[in-house]
Amino acid sequence: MSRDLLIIGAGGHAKVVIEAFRAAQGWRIAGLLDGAQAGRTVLGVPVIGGDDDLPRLRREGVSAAFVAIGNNLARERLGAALAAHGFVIPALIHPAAFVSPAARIGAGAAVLARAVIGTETVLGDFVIVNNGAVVDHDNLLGSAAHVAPGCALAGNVQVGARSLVGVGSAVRPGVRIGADAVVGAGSAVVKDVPDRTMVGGVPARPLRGKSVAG
Ligand code: JB2
Repeated sequence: MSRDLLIIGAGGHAKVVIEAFRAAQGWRIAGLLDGAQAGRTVLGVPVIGGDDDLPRLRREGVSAAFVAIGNNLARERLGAALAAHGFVIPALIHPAAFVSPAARIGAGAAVLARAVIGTETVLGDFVIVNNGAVVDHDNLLGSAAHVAPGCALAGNVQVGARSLVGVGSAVRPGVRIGADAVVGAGSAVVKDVPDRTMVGGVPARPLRGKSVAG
């Protein structure tokens, strides 16, 4: 039997999430919440309101919700709001992903098509491991981190809360990336990255003059 699910956000990431929930089965998408997109439909799913409608929808019996917004800070904040309103927040695992039976996947995390999650890796709440990304064994990804499409994280890597590893990047075994950091697209990260630091290139170096807000 399918359960009703609200999706928060109606942009590009929401489209990916809608298709992944459809592929995973077991959910009926009741609608999207995105105040800026009122009246639209996305892949046939209507935008039925904004975040102010969360308490009412919960009272009306919608029990589960999922944040589909790429911005890491916003996804974490909205995820906490869902929990505070008493929604069940499932993890989303695309049926074409491989997840080790010894991995742990947090609430509201998305493991998308062709992603690989290795043994004893832990994904925090609201993490995204995007299409075709490999997160090998014994990794630890903090709350609302995002590993973009096609990345390869070797064994024993850590990624701090709300950090982004940009599309197609590689991370050497044992490297620690701090919180609120950004790794630019196509980088090779061979050394630890401090909190709130933006790095890029091969090998990745701090990008001068760039710091990450928050
Ligand atoms: O507080 C909010 C809020 N803030 C932005 N509440 C709700 N309910 N919705 C919010 N939004 C909505 O998120 C915006 O109004 C907009 O419709 C949507 C963001 O859409 P966009 O297509 O700009 O980004 P995205 O987050 O869906 O996707 C980004 O991240 C993905 C991981 C893009 O960079 C994608 O290319 C990327 N794959």
